[in-house]
Parts: sequence; structure tokens; C-alpha cells
Amino acid sequence: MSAERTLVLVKPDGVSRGLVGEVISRLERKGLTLVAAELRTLEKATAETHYGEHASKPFFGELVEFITSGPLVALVVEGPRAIEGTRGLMGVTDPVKAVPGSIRGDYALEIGQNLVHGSDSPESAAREIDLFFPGLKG
Ligand code: RTP
Ligand code: MG
Repeated sequence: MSAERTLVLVKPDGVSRGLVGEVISRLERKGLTLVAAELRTLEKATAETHYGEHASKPFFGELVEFITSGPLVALVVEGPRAIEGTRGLMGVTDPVKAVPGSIRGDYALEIGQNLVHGSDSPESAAREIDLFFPGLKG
């Protein structure tokens, strides 16, 4: 199967807790290849665009505040079925329900501070990779 790319964020809680290496290590051990990486603090407008699908949700303000609260690590990883593979490694959104062995299942307790983001579809991945790494070459 041809390689697919996805955007992963190690959110500000992951950076402040020193879990960047752990997340990257799990992605690499799964067989995914790193093709871009950057430590940065998001502008509010970038965060609102990234999470635009949630603009009408009651938690949107908190979500944007949290994701802009400090540096995060943006990654693009590549591999066969990278989108689904990464979502599986992350575990479900609520970390208390995420299975042990997944990143959220092993390291998080609060839904608003669930350590990682991964694109949820090929369309989201294309949009998000372009938002974070415009002009990234194949
Ligand atoms: P993400 O986009 O960050 O990878 O997370 P996800 O796909 O697993 O979950 P999504 O539904 O896209 O929600 C985005 C982020 O919003 C926060 N959230 N809070 N308070 C709540 O009920 C609630 N629901 C979602 C989470 O931090 C989630 O990662
Ligand atoms: Mg999502």
C-alpha cells in the first residue's frame, strides 16, 4: 500500500511534561517515518483554523486557549495507513476511556489535556499539513 501522511501534534501538556520523546519514539517504533518536525507556539488564529470544525462547541474557547498556552511539537509522519495507525496509537479522545497501551491511555486523565492530536481523515490530514507546513514537498 502506498504511503500516507498525517499531522501529529504533541500538545503543550506533552511538551511541558517531557513526553515529546516518548510520543515520537512510539510513532517510530510503529514503523512511521518522520518527515517534518517543529517546536512552536500557535497564534490564536492558527489554532481556530486548525480546530475550526469545533467552532460551535461549548469547549471551543478552552480548546483554543489550551492549545495556544505554550509550545507544542508539530510533526508530519508517513507510512502505510498512517492516519488510522496514528489514531490507534493515540487512543480515544477521553483518556480515561483510552485503552492502556495507547498514548492517552497510558499518560493522560483529562479530556482537555490529552497530550496528542492526529488528523482524523485524508482530507483533514491534507488541510492540517498545509496549515502547519505550507509547501512541504513529497
Ligand atoms: P484531536 O483533534 O485533538 O486529535 O482530538 P480528537 O480528534 O480525539 O477529538 P475531537 O473530537 O477532534 O476534539 C478535539 C479536542 O477537543 C477537546 N475536547 N473536549 N470537553 C469536551 O467534551 C471535549 N471534547 C473534546 C479534546 O482535547 C480533543 O482532543
Ligand atoms: Mg480531532
